[in-house]
Amino acid sequence: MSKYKYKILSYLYDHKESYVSGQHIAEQLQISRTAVWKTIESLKDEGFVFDSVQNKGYKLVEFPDVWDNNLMQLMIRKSDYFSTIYVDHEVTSTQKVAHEKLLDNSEPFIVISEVQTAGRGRFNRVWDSQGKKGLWMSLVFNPHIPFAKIATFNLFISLAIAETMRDYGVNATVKWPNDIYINDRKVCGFLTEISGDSAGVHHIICGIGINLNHMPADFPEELQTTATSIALERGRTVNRYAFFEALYQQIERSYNQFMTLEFSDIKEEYKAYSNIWGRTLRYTEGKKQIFGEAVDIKDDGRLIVRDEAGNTHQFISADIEMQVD
Ligand code: BT5
Repeated sequence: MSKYKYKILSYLYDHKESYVSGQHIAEQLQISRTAVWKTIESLKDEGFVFDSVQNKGYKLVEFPDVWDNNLMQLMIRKSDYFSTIYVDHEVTSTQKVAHEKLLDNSEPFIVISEVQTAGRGRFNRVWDSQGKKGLWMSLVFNPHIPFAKIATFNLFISLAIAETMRDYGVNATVKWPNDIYINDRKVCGFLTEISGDSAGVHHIICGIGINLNHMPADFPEELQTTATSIALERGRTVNRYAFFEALYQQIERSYNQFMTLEFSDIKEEYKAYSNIWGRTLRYTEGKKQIFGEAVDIKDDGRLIVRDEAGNTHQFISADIEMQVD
């Protein structure tokens, strides 16, 4: 790839609302017109699409369907919080990579990968991570907070993810504590891990998996009746870059809220997004399993569930089955 790729792409990206001529780019970046032309040709080979009009120039109109490192670096420039993004084609798990990078990197960063060969959910369950279809990433925050505060982090992040999805016209709902559902099917799961010491939490490593452009056949058989994607729900595909940009910006806002507000400040909003009220569902936490109906969420994030005999139970992070037979 041309050594000018980042510069030229950056210029076209910053001026993507208008046409810019090759001559103009060459002058601005002080490189030859031939170098501009050659670079644009190789960008086209990589899947970037330009509208080109004689005497007006080029306009960047579409991004490739794989995660492009240069483009991701351009997108993250707008971030007020994350200064670094690591873009991979294939990793075992972005969560694992994030833990490794954290050893010599204490500032906030993001790891994103096209494919995960060993994507994982909570309790080491398998997370299916098809290439070019989803958004598989881990975000590392450095909050320095007491341990007690971490319990509500998932609730703030759930709202950020659901709100971003709703802007795409789907009825995303939150399944306490860490899933997003559409029409009772799972579209996103995330997990939150922490590093810290006796002084408290130093880092939060939040791994998020979102099915964006999956069609039914893209899911393994065991997920076909329980999983969905944004594309399936809205009837057309999603531009993954635009979704990524909207999501990380929303997550930054929610993270700021998490740091400055109490869960009680957003509790009513959270409850309105939640899909578990008024239903008898199966709740499992460790060895405990009950059928019951959720009645409230405490200010510390714990869920209160009333079982069929009328007894109440509190959960910190239960598995809730939505499709109980
Ligand atoms: C989760 O776990 O839902 C958290 C998933 C986190 C995945 C992200 S991707 C980026 C980062 N890197 C990683 O390695 N992980 C994170 P849990 O609540 O345990 O749910 C796991 C269950 O969800 C599985 O047992 C399946 O039933 C179901 N599942 C697996 N893949 C799915 C998918 N693509 N879509 C919907 N459901 C899925």
